[in-house]
Amino acid sequence: MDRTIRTALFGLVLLAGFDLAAATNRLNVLLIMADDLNTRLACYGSKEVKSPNIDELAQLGMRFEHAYSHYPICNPSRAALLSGRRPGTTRVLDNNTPPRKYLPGVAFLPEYFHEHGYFTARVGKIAHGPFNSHVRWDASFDPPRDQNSSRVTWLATTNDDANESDGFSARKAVQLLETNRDKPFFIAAGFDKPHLPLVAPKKYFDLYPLDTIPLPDEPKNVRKGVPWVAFTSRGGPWNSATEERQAIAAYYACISFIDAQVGILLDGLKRLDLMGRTIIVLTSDHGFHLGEHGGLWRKSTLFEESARVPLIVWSPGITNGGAVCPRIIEHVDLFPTVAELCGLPRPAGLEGQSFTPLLNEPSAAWDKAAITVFVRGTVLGNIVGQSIRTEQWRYTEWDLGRRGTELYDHVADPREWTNLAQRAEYKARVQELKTRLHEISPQPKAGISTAAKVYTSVLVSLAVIAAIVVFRRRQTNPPIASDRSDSRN
Ligand SMILES: [Ca+2]
Repeated sequence: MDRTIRTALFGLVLLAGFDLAAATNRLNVLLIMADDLNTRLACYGSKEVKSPNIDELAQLGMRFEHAYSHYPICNPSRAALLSGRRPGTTRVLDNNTPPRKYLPGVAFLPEYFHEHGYFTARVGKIAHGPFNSHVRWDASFDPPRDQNSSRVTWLATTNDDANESDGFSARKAVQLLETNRDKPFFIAAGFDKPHLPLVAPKKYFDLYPLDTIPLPDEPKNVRKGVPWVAFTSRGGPWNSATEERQAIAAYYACISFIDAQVGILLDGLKRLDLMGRTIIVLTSDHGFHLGEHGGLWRKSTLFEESARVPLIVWSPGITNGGAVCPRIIEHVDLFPTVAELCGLPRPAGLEGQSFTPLLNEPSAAWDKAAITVFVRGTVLGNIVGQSIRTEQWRYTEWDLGRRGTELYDHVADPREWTNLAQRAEYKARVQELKTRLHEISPQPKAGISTAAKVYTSVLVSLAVIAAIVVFRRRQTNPPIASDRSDSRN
C-alpha cells in the first residue's frame, strides 16, 4: 500500500480511538532535535532529498512553513529554545557562554516538566555539547564518540546505522520509551547530523549520485547592494563544481541517515502504542547554507537558509494529518505550546506565544514575527545583527543600521536576491519593520569580539616592542645635548 495512504489510515485510526478528555493532562512529549538541519526535506518541497520518515511525520501531524531559530549557531539557539527566552534575555550570544549563566533560577524546558511530575530523559545533543550537563534531566545518555576524524568534511562509512552516533541515540531513545511507557515522559533525542563532519553509512551517499545534484542557480551579482557584514568570510570546502556537488550530496546523505533514525523512533512509538498519547516535535537548532548568496556554506548569517528551521508537530487528537501552517513561529514558542498541550500552567518569564490555536486551525489569524540575532565578530569589534521576518518581509539591520540594512520581499524574491532597503519607495516599510523589531527585541549587548581582541593585542604588542626598541637605542646612543654653541665648534 502506498505510504501516504497507510499514513492517512493510521492517522484516522488514531483519531477515531482517541479520548481527548482522558489524555489532556498527561500527554507525553518526544522532542527530536537535529543539528544544522535546514528545510531540504521532501515534505518541504526538495526534489532531491529523500526523507520518507520525516515526510510521514509531516503527513501525520502539522508542518510549519515559516519556523525560525533565534540564533544561527548551536549554543545561543538551544539556550533560547530550552529557556523559552530570546538571546537578548539569555545573553548567550556565542558558543562559549554557559546557557544559564544569566538565568540561574530559571527552569529550562525539561526541568519544568520534571517539576510537574514528568520523567525526563535525553539522548545525544540537546543543549550545546559542552553544556549538555548544565540542563538537568532525570536520565542522560551520550552516544559513543564518533571515531571518524573531525578533520574530514565528509565520509561514507561501512558502519551499520546502529554503530553511528545518531543510530545509537535513536535506539537508546526507543529503549527509554519502552522502559518509561507507563509514566508521563518528556524524552528528547538529539541527533548530531547533518552537522559537520558529514559522516554517514555509504548506503545514504549512494542515494545521491553527483550528476543529480544541482548547484545554486542565482544571479552572478547576488551580493550587490548587500552590506559586507551580512556574509561569512569563509566559503565552502570546494575548489570545483564537482567538489561543491560532493559537499551538498554529503549533506543530503546525512539528512537521509537521520531521517532513517526518525523512522526508528516512529516505529518504536507505534509498536509501543504510544502515538495516541505522545506529542512529537521535530526541529533543528538552525539552518544551513549550501552555496547560496555567492557561495555561503554552513550557518552564521541572517539569511533565510540559515535562520529558518524545519518544524513538524504531531499532537494527538489535535493536528489534522498533513496540514501545513503558513504562520510565523519561533523557537521560543515551543515551550509555552508544549506546556499548554500537556495541561501545564504557563511559567512566568517565557517570551514566546503558544501556537495551539494554529494546531487546531493552521490559517487562524496570527500576528507574529520572528526575530533572529547574530553577532559578527570583526577586527572593528562585534557587530550585532538583528533580523525580523514576517510572512512577507525580512528586514535585517547591523549595529542598529549603522553597518547596513537589508529588506527582502519574500513574495517577489523568496531567495533574498534583491536588497530593497535603500530604495526610497520602501522607506516607510523599513521604518515599520525597524520599529516592530525593536519593540520585540532591543538590540542585545555584545562583548568585545575575539577578532578585535587579537587585533588590539597585536597593536599593543607592536607599540610595546616599538617603545622597547626606542628605549634601548636611547640607552646605547644617548641623545647629544642640544647646545648650539657646541655644535658650532
Ligand atoms: Ca547547530
